[in-house]
Amino acid sequence: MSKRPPSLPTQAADMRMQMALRQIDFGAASAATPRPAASPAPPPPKPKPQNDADRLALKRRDWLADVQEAQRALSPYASGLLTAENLSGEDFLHGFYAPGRPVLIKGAMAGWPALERWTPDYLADRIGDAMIEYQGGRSSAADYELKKDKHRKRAPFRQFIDLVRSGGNDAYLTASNSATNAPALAPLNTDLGHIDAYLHSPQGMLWIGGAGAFTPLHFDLTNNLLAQVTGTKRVILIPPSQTSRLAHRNHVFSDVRDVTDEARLKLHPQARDLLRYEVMLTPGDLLFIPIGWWHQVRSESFSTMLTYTGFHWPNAGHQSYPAG
Ligand SMILES: O=C(O)CCC(=O)C(=O)O
Repeated sequence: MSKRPPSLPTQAADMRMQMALRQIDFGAASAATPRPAASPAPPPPKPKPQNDADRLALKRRDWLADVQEAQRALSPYASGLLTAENLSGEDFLHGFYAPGRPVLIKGAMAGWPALERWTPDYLADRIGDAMIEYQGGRSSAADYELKKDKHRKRAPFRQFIDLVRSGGNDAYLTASNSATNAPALAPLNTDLGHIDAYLHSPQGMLWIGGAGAFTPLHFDLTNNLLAQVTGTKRVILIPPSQTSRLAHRNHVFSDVRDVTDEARLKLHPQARDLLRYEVMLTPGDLLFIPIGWWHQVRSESFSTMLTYTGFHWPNAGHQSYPAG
């Protein structure tokens, strides 16, 4: 992470004052001009530029993103990556969820039994030989996330743990395996706590992988809360303003794949000098990744993590994402 802005309580107090001022302004405006009911989602942009006018419109959109990012950089309240402790639901909403700003939250998982228990041996003993689904054969294909279904494999859980103990990127139990694995992995739920301040649903999606497991650069169609339980993960976060440099062609993926890989940067030199933030997730850390923020994730060791999307506030971006 880059610079360290002022402490969060000061920032939250300032923010509350700003909110009060803004509400007064809105009140005055709405008395004069009634605001229309929530408008329908805007029509999706065309998938490919068709002509000069489309190209110019895209350039202008990129220009605005750059100018706005430069303006945010004027203030540590508006840019950068903050670390917070004791962040109430209200401060999380106003400071991060609503503005779409990432934040690393420390201490919110204190006391979860999983933090002490979830070693490879414990997990293997607890779940035993129950059959589970995971992503396999990843070493032989770069597009394993795009073509998830081709990589669905099954194995007794103990055998899967042996596979990932030795490290590498070939086998990874990911969020896309969660629904299938829910019954087999249910015994682990008693080791987890709750994050009631931000979430209405305690249902998380489990990730288990070895050192070297890698999720390529993409963004999510929902806001997402990562909860690291075991081991360390290196997360690189890139704001949506940088999208024009990320060769965004396939669904939610960047053709750059890995902004730390020199070979990929040679192919995509425009991705060299991006605005980006780096976080080392360690056990007990929560990381809020807002919808649309690019991220890539590498496990530095055997790692277990949960991801949550059941926030108290609307989180349905996926329903209106333009397909193409
Ligand atoms: O931990 C990982 O490997 C990837 C997590 C992620 O990218 C996500 O939840 O969107």
